[in-house]
Amino acid sequence: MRRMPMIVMAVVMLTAACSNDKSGSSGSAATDAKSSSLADRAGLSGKVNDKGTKTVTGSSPTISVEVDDFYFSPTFISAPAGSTVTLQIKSEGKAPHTFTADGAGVDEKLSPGDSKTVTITVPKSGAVAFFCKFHKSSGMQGAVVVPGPKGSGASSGGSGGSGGATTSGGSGY
Ligand SMILES: [Cu+2]
Repeated sequence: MRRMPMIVMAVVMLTAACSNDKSGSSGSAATDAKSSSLADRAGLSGKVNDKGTKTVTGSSPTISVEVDDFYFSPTFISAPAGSTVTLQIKSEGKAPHTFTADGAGVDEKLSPGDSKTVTITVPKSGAVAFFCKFHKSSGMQGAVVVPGPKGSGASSGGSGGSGGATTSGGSGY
């Protein structure tokens, strides 16, 4: 029943992607079919609000992650096995959220407007899942994943859209 709004949203985002405004408060990419397998590989269960995948390289990459109502963007971060990823997380939503990664001992609470920096050490294989304690069941989860052998998960979903397309089903959560 939530499928319809998602489809509408995807269309809106495809259109918005042309403006490619990285500073937009709700950058996102159209739902990427590859990411559903990423969710599987990351061991995520239940709903995942997928705002795309970004790939980082190097032994200690840094990436910005937007925390919003009710998703992480990018949702999946493809990072080299064994690297230490620094995530600069910023809460741009109106609700309080957490950035919680049980596998990495990370549990940060974010009030609206908060910025925090967390580091996650990427395992040799597999993934480190993260989620918001308050909204996990609403699909607010994601993961840092090791690139797959087929190069899946290397899609860069972070071209960013313009703001305003984030209110699908605002009352549905
Ligand atoms: Cu949340």
